[in-house]
Amino acid sequence: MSFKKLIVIGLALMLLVGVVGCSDDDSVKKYNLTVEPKTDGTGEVTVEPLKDKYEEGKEVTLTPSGKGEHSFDHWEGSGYDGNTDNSLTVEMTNDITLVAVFKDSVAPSSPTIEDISTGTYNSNQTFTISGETGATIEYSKDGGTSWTEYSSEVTLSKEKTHNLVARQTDDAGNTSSNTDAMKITIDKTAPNWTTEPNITTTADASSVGISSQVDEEGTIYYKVISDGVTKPTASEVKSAGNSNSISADTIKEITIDSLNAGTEYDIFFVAEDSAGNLQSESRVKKVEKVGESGVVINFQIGGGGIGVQSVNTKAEDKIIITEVELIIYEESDYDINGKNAKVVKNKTKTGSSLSDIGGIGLYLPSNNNYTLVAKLSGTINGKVESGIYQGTTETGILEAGATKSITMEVSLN
Ligand SMILES: [Ca+2]
Ligand SMILES: [Ca+2]
Repeated sequence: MSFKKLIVIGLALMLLVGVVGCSDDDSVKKYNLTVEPKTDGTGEVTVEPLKDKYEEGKEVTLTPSGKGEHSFDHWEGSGYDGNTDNSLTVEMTNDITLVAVFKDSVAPSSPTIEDISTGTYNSNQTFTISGETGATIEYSKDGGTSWTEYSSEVTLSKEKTHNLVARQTDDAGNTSSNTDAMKITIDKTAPNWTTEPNITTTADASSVGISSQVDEEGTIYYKVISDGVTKPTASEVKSAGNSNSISADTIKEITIDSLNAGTEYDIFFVAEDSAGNLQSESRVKKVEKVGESGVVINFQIGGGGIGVQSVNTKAEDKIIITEVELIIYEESDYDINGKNAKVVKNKTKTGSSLSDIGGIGLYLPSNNNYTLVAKLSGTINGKVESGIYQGTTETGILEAGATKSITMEVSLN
């Protein structure tokens, strides 16, 4: 064989080997790319280009996109743990498995507090809360300082103002903002008098001024009835329809009018707070109205005497009393005019005014029924009058400390 032939054979072998080598598929490496999730409820990943296998060195671009409240967070797997490229290009140099992690990053809206509303109540109040499915709901009764996990209907029973708010947290830990605060005041206790109703003015012949005070905001009701009629219940006093609003710890003046001159009344008072708690017991004030021209003299019965206390304020500025004569009769011996009655005691005292005259000392045997007659002298509207004020007490046993009144009808004109 010639050298030329050998070269030809050699080239032919080399070509053959080269052709064989080029046509062998196993000689180009190919790799698998596994991506999760391709798609599910949280999101999906687009793979470009999308192939079963990738030749060595091929670049592939992965683009994740979230669904609903989920958005792409990071990659995991094959050396990409924690990578946050949300369009990731990988070079295929070996098999690659990548997981796109999507996260719920949207907080739920505030939950809804139901079956209750801001206000003041005189009974326990219950509420429920509704929120997102699967979320953890919490509520706070102090405006958001301390929280309790909600599971079912809650009852507010403590007497105070509850500052109610709620919030919810989804599975991913996103917490809603708080609901608007709801102020629920539970008050099951009726108000107390800090000043019981008392007469401040006998304004005129047909009205009377009453002053009182309670320890919380609310309403005072009153009912006017004739003296001695059966005491009404608290709700009957309320039903009379005479209501006057009152602020907490503030003196309230109420003028009660349409009273008839020459009549005795019992006026009953009862207080109710703004939650609707009505006192169980009413308070009574006895009111005695006199005529326009009348003068009421109160006598305080002491151990050893009788004190002239006052005239009614309407008449006081027109009358100056300078002499008081008290005449005491046995009740059984006294007829309507005192005619023929035997005087038990009779005493006269003078002074510049009623207060100057003061007490009148008299000794009366105890446990007898007496009738008192008072005769007063002084001036009416500057004109001197003598002995013309005369009145008679209600009769009965004179008890020490008791107050008896005499009404005298005189003209002030
Ligand atoms: Ca969410
Ligand atoms: Ca109350």
